[in-house]
Amino acid sequence: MSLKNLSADSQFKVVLEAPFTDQKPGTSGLRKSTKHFQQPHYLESFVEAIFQTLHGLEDGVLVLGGDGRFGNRNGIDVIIRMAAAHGVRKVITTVDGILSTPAASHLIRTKKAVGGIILSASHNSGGPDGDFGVKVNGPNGGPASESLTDAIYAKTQILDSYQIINHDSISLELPAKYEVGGMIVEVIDGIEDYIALMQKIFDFDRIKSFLKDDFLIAFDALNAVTGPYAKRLLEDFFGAPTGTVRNGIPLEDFGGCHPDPNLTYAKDLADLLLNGSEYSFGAACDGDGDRNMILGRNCFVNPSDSLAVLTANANCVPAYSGGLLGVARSMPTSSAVDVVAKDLDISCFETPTGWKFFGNLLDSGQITLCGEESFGTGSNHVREKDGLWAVLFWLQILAHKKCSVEELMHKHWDHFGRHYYSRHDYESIASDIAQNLYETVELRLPSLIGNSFAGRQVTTADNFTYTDPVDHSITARQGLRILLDDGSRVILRLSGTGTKGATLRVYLESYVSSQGDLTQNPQNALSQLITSIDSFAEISNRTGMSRPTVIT
Ligand code: G16
Repeated sequence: MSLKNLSADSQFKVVLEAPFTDQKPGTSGLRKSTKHFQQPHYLESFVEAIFQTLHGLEDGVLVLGGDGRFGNRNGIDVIIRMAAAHGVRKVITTVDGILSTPAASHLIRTKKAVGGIILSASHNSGGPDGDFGVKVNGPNGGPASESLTDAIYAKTQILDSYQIINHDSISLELPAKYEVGGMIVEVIDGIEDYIALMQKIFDFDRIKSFLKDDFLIAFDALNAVTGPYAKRLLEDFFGAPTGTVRNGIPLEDFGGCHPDPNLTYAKDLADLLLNGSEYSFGAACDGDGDRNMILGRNCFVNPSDSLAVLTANANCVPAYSGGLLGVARSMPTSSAVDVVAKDLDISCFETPTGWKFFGNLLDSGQITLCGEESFGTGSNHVREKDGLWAVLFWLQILAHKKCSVEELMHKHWDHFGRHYYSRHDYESIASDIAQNLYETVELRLPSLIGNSFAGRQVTTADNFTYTDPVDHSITARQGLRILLDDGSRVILRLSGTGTKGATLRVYLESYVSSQGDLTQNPQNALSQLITSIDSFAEISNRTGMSRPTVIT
């Protein structure tokens, strides 16, 4: 690849009138409306704070890409110009700037980068009227730790200027190498390395021959980043019919879709699988490709169950056939995987919400698989959750067992019992109302202990605190828990990824052993818990909403 030398213009310092005081990263990076990000110097301020904080940046390698949403291309230009001004040795970016979050994690690790910047607001909608975001990853390929994001935020509070160079924008049409202000910019195909990684983990031939046996699949990329990856994997490698990948071209506004793979926002796919009989398997991924939803004919797999099933059947996958080191789940995720871990005699860790909390456990070799109720599953192959990896994992299990998704789920519950589970989201609540509701519930929690709730006894009622088993750091106030004597749980959290008002999440879980009724509708199985938490937390009263906006 020849080096194209574009004329470098001068470096200069832009002085800010005042620091931006609202750049506190949430559960995963900084997310705001696109319009908010379009304020002059807003993106630059956050990037400057990253550059002043990320260790080893000067003379290091930085991975850069995004999910293709509106603002992606401009963001890449700005960050390249700022990286050159900060003495970065090399920026690795991708054709069209398209790079899924798990693929970015893999590149950071294999290219020995000091970190990465992923331009994405994940599952939030995109376009001029949607959201934009900046995710920051560290050298292990995972989301920046709490201490790093705290340090970045602290920098933004006092920032008075940023450094940038003048430079024409480089072409991202094809793989190429450029020199920009003395820095190398390498544009690579963002898909090849990721596919090669998947080939090391899974038995592609076996999946391919299974799909030939009349096992029709549908994948919905929701006009977001996974389209090109999924086409290459499912249609080119596995020979699935053209059109298997729906909405497969990344669009700046996701074609008006909300790229969140759940029953509400991926309704077209859900209808195909739950109401039709043509397809045997369906899956969807989110904006930046780290989330996944799995469906079988007539069967929705809730993400907590998905983690449990992957754990129980990991021996079907070549990379995990030697056994698992351990597993982890976020606190609001159901305990379905705990039961499997016990059966396999491996450790099971409970972490706060946020993939960053799995980093130390993965890096220290204590876990192989991890997952969250928020449609995220992953393993130690990267340090992010990985939507397409989960899809291949499911296909590999089905190819091995030669059964349907529904049969696999029923066999699983027959063996381990069933954790009925649901998450009720109340979106766009006025922030003060949500905050007040949450604080009131927290104050009332102690009065519950030892008393009855939803016909059970309350054993624990608190705000979850996590002590990291590796570095012993303590993270407090991670969600209100009501734990009941039969293993049922109700959890309340305020989302850290929304951009409009506040979103209250209510997580509901109730366990039925393998001897019990395993075929109930989850909303019915959880109805007592639903009614009790609504009255205890005064959810409908305070929010004025008679039902959640999204139920998963
Ligand atoms: C992010 C984090 C996940 C977390 C999710 C939900 O996902 O990476 O670990 O579970 O947010 O967060 P919340 O409940 O606070 O909205 P993503 O896919 O948005 O990056």
